[in-house]
Amino acid sequence: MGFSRMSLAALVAAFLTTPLLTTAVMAEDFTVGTLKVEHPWSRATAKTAQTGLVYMVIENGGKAVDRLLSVSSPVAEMVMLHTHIDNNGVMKMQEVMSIDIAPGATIKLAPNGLHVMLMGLKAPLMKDTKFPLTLTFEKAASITVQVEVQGAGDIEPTAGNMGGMDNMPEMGDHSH
Ligand SMILES: [Cu+2]
Repeated sequence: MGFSRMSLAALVAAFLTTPLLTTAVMAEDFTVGTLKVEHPWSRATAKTAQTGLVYMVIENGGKAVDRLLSVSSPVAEMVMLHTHIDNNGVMKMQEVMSIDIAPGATIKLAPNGLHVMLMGLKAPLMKDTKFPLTLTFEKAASITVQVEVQGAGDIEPTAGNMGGMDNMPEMGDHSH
């Protein structure tokens, strides 16, 4: 008989379920001064990929505008702030020098919009791992957050998602 279909399926299910639950438990928000950085996340990259993307939500609970000036991480040679612009129907990335966060504002870094661009990745980003990312603001101090690496095809953070089979790894290097 050997390996039955059933036992293989059970094995695969166990393998897929465990990291999802771990991720849900460890989903983190980070606070610096009046700013809150919510579930920073990234996507797994192909072995040969040179670039990676990081998304997050930044909330300013204070009374003054603050500004995200720069980002750095030990996983990449260079880190930039990017946005997407619609150039006659073609989405193109463009560097932004800083991101203003007005009092009471919620800034979303998300696919097809603002994002942190990791350039010159030193190693592929592996699903269900974390890596540090340091955000430097004009007024608030710098803060180092832990970025959760999700599946390559994910389009939103899975923080708080209690499971499901919706983040199976996908092949290929997603463009953005
Ligand atoms: Cu970019």
